[in-house]
Amino acid sequence: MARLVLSGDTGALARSLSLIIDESGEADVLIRSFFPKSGSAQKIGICGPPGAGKSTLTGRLVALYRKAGLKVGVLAVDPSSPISGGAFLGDRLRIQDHATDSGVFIRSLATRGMVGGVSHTIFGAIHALEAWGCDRIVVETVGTGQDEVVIARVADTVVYVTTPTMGDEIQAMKAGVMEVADLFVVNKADLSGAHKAISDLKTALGLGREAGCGGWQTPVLGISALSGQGLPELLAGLDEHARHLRDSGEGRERLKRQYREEVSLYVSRRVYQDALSQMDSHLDELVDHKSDPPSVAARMLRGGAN
Ligand SMILES: Nc1nc2c(ncn2[C@@H]2O[C@H](COP(=O)(O)OP(=O)(O)OP(=O)(O)O)[C@@H](O)[C@H]2O)c(=O)[nH]1
Ligand SMILES: [Mg+2]
Repeated sequence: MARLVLSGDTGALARSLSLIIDESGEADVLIRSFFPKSGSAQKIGICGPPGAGKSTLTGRLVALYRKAGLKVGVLAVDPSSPISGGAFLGDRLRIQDHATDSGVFIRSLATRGMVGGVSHTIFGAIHALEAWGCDRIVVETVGTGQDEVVIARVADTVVYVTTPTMGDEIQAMKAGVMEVADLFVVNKADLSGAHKAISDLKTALGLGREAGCGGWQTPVLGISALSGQGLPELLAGLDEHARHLRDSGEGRERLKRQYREEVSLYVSRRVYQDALSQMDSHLDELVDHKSDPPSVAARMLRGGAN
């Protein structure tokens, strides 16, 4: 099946993604076959508050990339509901224009209560999409609190989407968000107040990080995902960031950060699962006071039965 994915077979990709996301026994074998292609796509993280227009923008980006002949994958990280749940259904309807296009693959990921909404399976899903031949992978997350920071451990380029009506939110924006965003987008620039929102953001950025990240000047772009206004500039900004990552060596550092995250999420899940699978055999000891919780925990971590 891995060979089929590598030859661009969409059905095989869909099956592989399911196996990876469900953490089936075949997932590791698939990922090993896919991994040589890792790092070949620009992974673009789209985050920002609910309703900012992330899905509308994602749909636009997909259309523009397809027009440019690029192959695109979309992963929608849905922190609240399962794949068939309400929250993503609306999104799916909005981007389904592309559903019949063989150069686009869209999948939503339920997050199963992982902190920050990212489980290690998202990395496996990215490996599969890259093996299938994606040039760009767009990862949409709902940004609440720490989620934006987590997306930076998955994506190469982080786009933070806000709107003119969210001025107060800009004021209150956590320093963490300022640091991880590579491009700021003020969406709904067709509404009033966009200029002020843009200049407020620029001021906040100027105060927050004078030196910039490795010579990258974080742009603040006004767009309307609805009308298409400002999208060519955004596309150019995304390409420019990809070039910056290549030329400065920052891309390599980000890949390292992504692999570190993938491996550590994988390890912690495995250790946790293995340890907890022995839990029941120790509970009687505890009730009978033959052992104590720290000793039981230490034994479980060593993987020993006693
Ligand atoms: N006026 C205006 N409305 C927009 C624009 N872009 C998106 N919208 C509207 O804003 C609403 C939310 O858009 P979505 O794309 O679903 O926003 P989202 O950020 O994906 O929302 P969640 O996934 O729920 O966090 C929809 O009603 C869109 O039609 C825009 O550029 N201008
Ligand atoms: Mg959305």
